[in-house]
Amino acid sequence: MDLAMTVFPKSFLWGAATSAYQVEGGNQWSDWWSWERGGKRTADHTTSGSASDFWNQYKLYIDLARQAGMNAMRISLEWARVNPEPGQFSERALKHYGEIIDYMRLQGIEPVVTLWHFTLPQWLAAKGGWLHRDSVSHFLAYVKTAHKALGNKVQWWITLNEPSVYLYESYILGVWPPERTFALWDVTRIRNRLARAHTLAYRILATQHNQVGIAANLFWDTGMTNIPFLNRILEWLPPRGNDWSFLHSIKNSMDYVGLNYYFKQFIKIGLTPPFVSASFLGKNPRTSSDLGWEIAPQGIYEICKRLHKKFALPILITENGLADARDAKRTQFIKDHVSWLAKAGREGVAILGYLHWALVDNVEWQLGKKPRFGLIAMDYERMKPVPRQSLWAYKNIIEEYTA
Ligand code: IFM
Repeated sequence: MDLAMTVFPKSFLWGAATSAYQVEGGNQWSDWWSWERGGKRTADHTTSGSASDFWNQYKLYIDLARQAGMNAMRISLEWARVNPEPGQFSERALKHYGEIIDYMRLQGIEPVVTLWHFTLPQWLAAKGGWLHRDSVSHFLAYVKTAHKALGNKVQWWITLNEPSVYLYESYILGVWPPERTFALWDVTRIRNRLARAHTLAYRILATQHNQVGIAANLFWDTGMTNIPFLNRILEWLPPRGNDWSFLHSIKNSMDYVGLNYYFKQFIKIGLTPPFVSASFLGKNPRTSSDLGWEIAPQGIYEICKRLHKKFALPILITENGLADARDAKRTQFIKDHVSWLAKAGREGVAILGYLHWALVDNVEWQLGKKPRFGLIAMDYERMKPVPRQSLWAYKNIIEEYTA
């Protein structure tokens, strides 16, 4: 197969991604702060502390991103910091985020800003979070305030990160706050509320200059029977934690599709209930990440082609990466994914950029600090960021693929 290089245009966004809680750590106003202290799983994981201390050391991270040839970076605003009490907005938090964004711009780094990446203000969580009937209007008040404060500095917005993953982890499995399993009826209500929250936020953010979308988590679903027709049916079944149907419900309110791609998912059939099972865990450690996720670069191409066919919108890779503490697979992982992305580009899919997950080791939600996703390692004992070799390899890849 010909995977010869496509050279991406100068405007292509090359960068890396983070989210507030995962790199700033918990803050006293967020639901994850209470979860870390009172959650059922407290014994299983360390608290986030100040995570990789992005809040204070942001200049160092932005400098490293620039030195590695990046021209973009995805960060998120912590709703709880900005809106710590009902109806109250923190000028201090907004000013600090403004400073981070200004520094990015100063270094030639385009900010891509997520407004909601899984965490909630405690006051809203206490009322039921997204189940509360006013949750959408609370979200919109926060979006308006953030837009008013930062709108002149930000062009790229992501309203929501991975809605279906959130629904699955928080309300179906119940391992994230609020740590309860909910009836399908409630899960559907929350899902519809998130779709409404996006659509209305889109109206606030969409201007001629802005680019607004969500970051959707999509797997490369692959039927594992010997019958191709049956495989197509299995691939069509709505899988858990996958955002295809969510994208369909907001398709008229997106300027681009944000794609978070991580792995291939094997779908199998069995003779005993539940008859259909899905797994993204690879059998071969050489082709899977430290978390066992099957590495399948071709999937990024297959999904981009399908997104292009279904929505005819440009695509921004908002996340793609792996847990790899030894940094043994990351460079090849990036090369292979970018190469398949280039193939999609050559075949007419508009690809806007590639943001690797993550810029620095992050708190991986209920799994804590053990999985290492960063191009930059975090030495949590000394609270010192240490660039991994793959950070500099990424620089070479960027150079190779840029016009
Ligand atoms: O760390 C997460 C991120 O918060 C959302 N997308 C997947 C990443 C890796 O699991």
